[in-house]
Amino acid sequence: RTKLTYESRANLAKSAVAKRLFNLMASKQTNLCLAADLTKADDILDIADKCGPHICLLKTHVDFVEDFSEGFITNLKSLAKRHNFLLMEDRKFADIGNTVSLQYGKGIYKISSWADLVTAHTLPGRSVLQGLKAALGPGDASKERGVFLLAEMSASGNLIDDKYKENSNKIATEGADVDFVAGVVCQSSKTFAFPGLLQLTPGVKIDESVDKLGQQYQTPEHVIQERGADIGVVGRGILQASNVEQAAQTYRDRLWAAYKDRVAK
Ligand code: UP6
Repeated sequence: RTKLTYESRANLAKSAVAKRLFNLMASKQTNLCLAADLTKADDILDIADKCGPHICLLKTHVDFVEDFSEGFITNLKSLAKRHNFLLMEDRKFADIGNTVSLQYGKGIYKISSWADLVTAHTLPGRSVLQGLKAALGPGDASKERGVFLLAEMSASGNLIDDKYKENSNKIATEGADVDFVAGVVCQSSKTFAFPGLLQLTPGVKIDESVDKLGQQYQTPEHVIQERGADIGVVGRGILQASNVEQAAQTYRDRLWAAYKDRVAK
């Protein structure tokens, strides 16, 4: 899987959003996802505008935005269009089908109305996918939207074991809802083999290996070449830089060069 180009894998993707993302990455030449973990809407919009030209995906946690509004989403969507990146709400859904359906479609955030992609834990089993699909209108379930399933976490001491990973892989690759699965959030290419899925790997930073709260970091080269990531997620590595635009450019260049090396070998 890791030797194939993003273009060739677009043809193998069962999810329409995954296909779109593979093609976007190839044409824009970026495999960088920015984790826009800021608490003010304007700060997120500002960083999205600055880093937009360098990213394929912008990842949000809208539940800690202090001044969330519909206007924020309208502006975020127009930046995504202008700079050509997709939006992912990292909601990490983990409840019964009926509840995740409500959390995805309703409430203040109405996530399904704007996020191209969301993340979900596989803990509840397949019903998490069925629940999320149920929040979407008939017909558009698998076309416009997609899910990344968590099969591993970067937090030290997390409880995910090999059996859980194996079963998460089955949920991502077998059954009636595979057209809704765009990829897997994990730390290693050993977690799954199907080349039509994208591997999203958080915990990327150039100069530090841990934070104070259990986060474990690897370098851009390591996650792409040793861990098999297709998209590297960078939050504080960019957010805390004195020049965020330049930092985004550096991460973009290093992640992309690592990918080009990987497919050339
Ligand atoms: N994230 C992880 N590890 C996981 C899953 N998700 O770090 O296993 C998310 C976090 C955060 C981002 O919720 O938004 O990726 C990492 O941010 P950082 O680069 O600032 O550590």
